[in-house]
Amino acid sequence: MANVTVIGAQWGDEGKGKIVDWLAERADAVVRFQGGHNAGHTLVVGENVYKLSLLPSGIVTGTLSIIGNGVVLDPWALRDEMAKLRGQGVSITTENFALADNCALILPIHRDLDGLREAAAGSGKIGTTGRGIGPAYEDKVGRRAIRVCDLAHLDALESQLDRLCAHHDALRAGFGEPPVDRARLIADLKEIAPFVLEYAQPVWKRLNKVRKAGARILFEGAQGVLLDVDHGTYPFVTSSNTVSGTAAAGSGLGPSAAGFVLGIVKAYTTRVGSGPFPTELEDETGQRLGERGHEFGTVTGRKRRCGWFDAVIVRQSCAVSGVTGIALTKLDVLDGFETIKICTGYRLNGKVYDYLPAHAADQASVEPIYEEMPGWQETTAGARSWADLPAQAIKYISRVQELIETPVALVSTSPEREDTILVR
Ligand code: 2SA
Ligand code: MG
Repeated sequence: MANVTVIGAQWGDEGKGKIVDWLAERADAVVRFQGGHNAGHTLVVGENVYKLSLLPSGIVTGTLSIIGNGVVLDPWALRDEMAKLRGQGVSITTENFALADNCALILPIHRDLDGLREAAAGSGKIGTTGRGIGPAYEDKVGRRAIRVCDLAHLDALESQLDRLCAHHDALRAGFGEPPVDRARLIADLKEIAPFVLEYAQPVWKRLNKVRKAGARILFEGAQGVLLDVDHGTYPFVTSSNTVSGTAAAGSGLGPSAAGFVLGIVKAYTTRVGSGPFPTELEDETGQRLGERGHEFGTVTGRKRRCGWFDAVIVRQSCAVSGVTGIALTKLDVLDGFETIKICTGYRLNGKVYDYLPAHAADQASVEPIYEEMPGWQETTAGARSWADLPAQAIKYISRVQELIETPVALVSTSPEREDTILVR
């Protein structure tokens, strides 16, 4: 296996967890390169169920697991997650876990601001995970963030906090909130510092070293391309770049390290939070997809919006992310439908589009153009070879592949690891 970069090609929740877990077993290092604890992966290993939101999936199997510089790190969330996993018997040591010393921190004031803004936005809210992700990235780009390495220089913290707090105090005042409790923030940072510093290092160095030694590296993306801050349905996006290119910048390895770019694609479409969703179904069919697909968030438990497969957005995601091949997941959720629809283009103001236009108002108004295919009545759950699939299901996969202009590399037919069809 060469290096693999796994990204979600829709709005997240494409079923990355199972695929990443499957690949992590074959990798020597697993790297998270963007996002934070807004991600959510459920790993099922034998009898055990592990819920990860910040730690790379390799941690469960003892594979070297790295949090790269592109991640925004909530150190308290990290400590809680590590404690929970250790309680389940997972070993986490400085041997198998490291985090980038140049990672920006998510502080309690970021979570405050995330919540205040969402509450104030009413129906215009983004529907964030409330974890402080956006405000933390803002402070990083605004050059006033507290980073992991700053915890080793607590003497300089006071003057750093002058800038950070001046910014936050003004924002908080706008919401009628008191200024930042600096004494408390400093005490909290001092208390967490030794824990964080134990694992902190220049991970770019460690990664380059293992790469030169021939290690197979798995880059584990979070969320999906349609939530990318540049390429997604802006402003209804997360605050990081979720495209494959971020694997390089967010880990300290160049783009040549990305290897095979595997886009994870659900056989239909879901979205959690607000924002445009051209193929959304607010009827019984959407309900049925949600129930059959157990469409509830790993982290926040929120109900996901559901709709037919949108080939337009997936084609676009594969293009902007340089996807080598896709993994098609949750095909079995489509079992038993009389007919199945695929969106092949959009209509807007009398014009046909073969891509999702950039403007939010246009994205909200595009009308999907559907083609209809007969469904299949047999079950595809648990299929492990093409021979196990009904002819109509194979036709559906072929049509998807054709429309997204990207090969299908594997098909996943249940949460079980073995229920995977490899395409040569
Ligand atoms: P944020 O919190 O600033 O990143 O939210 C901004 C938008 O990004 C969406 N978002 C997500 N959408 C799907 N899955 C996500 N992660 C969890 C998971 C979701 C969960 O992988 O299971 O457990 O609910 C994720 N993270 C962010 C979010 O809905 C906003 O639309
Ligand atoms: Mg998820």
